[in-house]
Amino acid sequence: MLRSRPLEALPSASLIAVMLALGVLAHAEPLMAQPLEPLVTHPIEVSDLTSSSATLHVTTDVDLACVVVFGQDEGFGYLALDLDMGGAAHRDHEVVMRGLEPDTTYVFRMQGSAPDGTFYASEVYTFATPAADADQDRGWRNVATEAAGARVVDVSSEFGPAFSAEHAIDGDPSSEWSSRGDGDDALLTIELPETVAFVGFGAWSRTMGSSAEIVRFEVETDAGEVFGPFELPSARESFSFEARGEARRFTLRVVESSGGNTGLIEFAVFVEDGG
Ligand SMILES: [Ca+2]
Repeated sequence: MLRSRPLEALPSASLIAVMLALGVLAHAEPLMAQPLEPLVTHPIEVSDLTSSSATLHVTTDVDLACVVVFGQDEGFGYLALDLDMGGAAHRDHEVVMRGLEPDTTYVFRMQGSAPDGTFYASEVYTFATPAADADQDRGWRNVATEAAGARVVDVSSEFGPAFSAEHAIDGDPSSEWSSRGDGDDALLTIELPETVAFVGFGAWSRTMGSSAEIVRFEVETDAGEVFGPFELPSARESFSFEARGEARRFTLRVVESSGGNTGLIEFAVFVEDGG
């Protein structure tokens, strides 16, 4: 059986060499979180709340690269990034926590790093989501998902692999398709495994706060019909719209947006449940 030689038995010069090699001396100071609250120019509170999402808008008086950890208890388990895609430190922070359960209490902590290496963390705060909207339960089923065999056959552009078009049909509210600056020219075409009798469409726009948000869109099918324009009141959740026909391919086109890296968190094609 191998035994390592205890460090205390080493001559002191050797011990220092070992510690240097391990970086122990260089990082002798433990990383302590500084309180975030003194840097914040507004109270840390949820400004926009739906049954499935919550938005934090916080301004700090030093530059910070921020994340929010959240969950149903202080084990957290989920992480939301600042909407600024570059990830650089800045002062105006907007973070959307998505994929929440309706009528549920959540806790969150905002934390971030300043360019000088200082790590800041807030206290743990609480909010509760409202009950689900009645119109979320129309008895419709989304067939425009990868799990149901849907695939992307055309896209105007992708910001990068982390923002590929497949993210709009993966059923995951924490993943997004982002175009690379397509603004009102963004489009996405998906194809289902077979022609379906559809009853509606759903769309959940991405946003970067002041840009990247789809305000109106239309859907053209391979049957040559164009539906819409449909209006998206916000990017806080998915909105669904009644539209009936038969088709296999669906192209969502942006009609109006706030410009920039427009894209979708989710696109949906609904059929009657059981249909
Ligand atoms: Ca997604």
